[in-house]
Amino acid sequence: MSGVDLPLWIGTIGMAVGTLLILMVGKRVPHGERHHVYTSAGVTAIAACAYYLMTDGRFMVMDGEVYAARYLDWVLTTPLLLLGLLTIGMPKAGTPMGRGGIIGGVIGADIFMIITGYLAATSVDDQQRWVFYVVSCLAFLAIVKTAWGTVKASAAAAGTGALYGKLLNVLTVLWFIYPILWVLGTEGIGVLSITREVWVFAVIDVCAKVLFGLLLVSGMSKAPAAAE
Ligand code: RET
Repeated sequence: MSGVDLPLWIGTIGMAVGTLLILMVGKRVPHGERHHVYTSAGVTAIAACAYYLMTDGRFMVMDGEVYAARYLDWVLTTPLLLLGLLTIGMPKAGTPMGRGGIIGGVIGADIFMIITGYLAATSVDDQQRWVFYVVSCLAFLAIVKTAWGTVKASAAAAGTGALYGKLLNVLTVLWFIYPILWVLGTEGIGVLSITREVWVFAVIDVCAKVLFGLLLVSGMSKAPAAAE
């Protein structure tokens, strides 16, 4: 067993158990809001598959330095995490027009952030690496700005501010760790060994998906009429 095996298996099992927990807690969510449960459980189920794939060492690129499966996971799951957050901040009833455009714009920026992050990670040229990294960070800042600005104001007006604010705090703290860890890890300047990097990613991935999903779903079971 190599050093990265244990965190990768912890990630696989953590995401699989997290999926079951989200589905269990989700039983308390009223039927009209159940889409939140399935989206959150879908996120952890996708991540369980991605971690399982990584235990095999498959989908590795750049001479075994970059897990492409990680980016495949993120490009699918981060839009779904944002969709959950944004639809709580901008419930259908109570949000003026522009809701679809804001959700689409944020998710578009997010997909762009992950794709440019992948291009940075797989660059052979240092200039390309850091230009794509900065571009990805700009997309990330645009997402954070919209979530803290327009959407937060909408949540306050629509009466979902408490749950939205809690989820936004957790999401912001956890998501900011990713670009920092990336710089310190093998994709960036490499002061962290691949084993340490895989450990930290496994822990924050489980928090950003399982903990976040459980908070969202239990929040929806308590405030059924408040959000969509
Ligand atoms: C990268 C590197 C380039 C710059 C930025 C990044 C941001 C990544 C983020 C990932 C979030 C992942 C989550 C996964 C859940 O399990 C691509 C690391 C800004 C924010 C929430």
